[in-house]
Amino acid sequence: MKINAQRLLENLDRYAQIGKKGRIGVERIALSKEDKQARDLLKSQMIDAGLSVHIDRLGNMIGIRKGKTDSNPIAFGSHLDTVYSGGRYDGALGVLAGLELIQTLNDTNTITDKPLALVNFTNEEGVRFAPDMMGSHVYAGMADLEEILNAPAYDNPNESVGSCLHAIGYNGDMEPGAISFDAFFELHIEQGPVLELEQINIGVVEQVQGIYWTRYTIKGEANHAGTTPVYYRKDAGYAAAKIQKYVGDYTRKRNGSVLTTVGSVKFSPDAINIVPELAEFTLDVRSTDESFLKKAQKKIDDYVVKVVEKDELSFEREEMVRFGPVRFPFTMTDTVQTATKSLGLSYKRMPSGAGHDAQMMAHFCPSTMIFIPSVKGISHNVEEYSHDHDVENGANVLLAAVLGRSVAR
Ligand code: HGY
Ligand code: MN
Ligand code: MN
Repeated sequence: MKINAQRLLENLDRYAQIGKKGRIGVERIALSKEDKQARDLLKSQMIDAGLSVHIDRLGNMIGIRKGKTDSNPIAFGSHLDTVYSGGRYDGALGVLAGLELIQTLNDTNTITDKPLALVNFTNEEGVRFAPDMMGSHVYAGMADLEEILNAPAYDNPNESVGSCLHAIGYNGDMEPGAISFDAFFELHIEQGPVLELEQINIGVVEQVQGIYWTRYTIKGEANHAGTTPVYYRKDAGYAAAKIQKYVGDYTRKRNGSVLTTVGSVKFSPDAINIVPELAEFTLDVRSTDESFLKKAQKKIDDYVVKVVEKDELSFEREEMVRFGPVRFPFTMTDTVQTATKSLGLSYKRMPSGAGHDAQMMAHFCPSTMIFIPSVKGISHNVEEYSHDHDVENGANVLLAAVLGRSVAR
């Protein structure tokens, strides 16, 4: 049994028009009006495909397809939200390939032993509200829902997750986690260069890096850029620059075994002729080894203290995310490997550098991921692209893996 590639590619293109950015990019920020538009389309397509649609209090969308038994459903899906200036495949591929899987079973009147669940998780990207992988994190019971609903937007403290969910009409009534899953599969683009460079069709994902997100606010003193001698300055911008250099050097001195990134920097009052009073910046630390994560975080925190004390400044530090690395069970990765081999496709067992909903679902049920190649390894960029044949391969592996799981033991 194979999926209808044309229908899937057309659907991917349909969703890519919602928040279209540039030639092939998409900007569909979680809980925005574009996110609502995509959710409304998915809900209508779930209903057309005969699914019973459940929306939980965090807006996670779950479409259930009945099976011959009423055991726990095999779940598959991903997220429809994107980053700023993002791509059309990151997240949407997993949700729409899941929908295509169901449409293919409908076309052939196939009823699986176990029920199936198609999932769209809320706010996977975390670019406006922390933490990332928010919907799956709460669904897996790893965070307090009320606290998450009160989380403010980075750019507007008057907007919260709860108020924005309400505004788009996706504050459902089901408790997150109320529907248990037999297993969870996530099809996703690799977002890196490995599969393309090695000319391999499929990535069998064995583990996902841990992620630590921290926000620092260095506090100095605004002063005149022309009249204030350097020894008299309390320059938050200069301190932040020294820390940024340390962070960049840290990962390069360890040839990327731990990745440290300053992705966002904001000065205030942010004017050409004023010594910055405040410098707010974020730190993203990643590694498949939790001891590397912890060591990097400690070294960078110690350096921040050293710089702040030397420059007679002060600072605040906010821990936004502390997600440990996860390893997927062999029962799941072997199911993907068997499915890939049954289709005559090449594969590589590999880790994921990016965080994913499957990383959270791994705490809820046996989970794993399937990667397809990203052209030039580009992602979180409007030029993100994957070839049609790779999209088709990935969706067929997802179908074969889910069918493989549904008859397993
Ligand atoms: O940050 C990540 O790795 C994911 O794209 N949210
Ligand atoms: Mn993603
Ligand atoms: Mn992403």
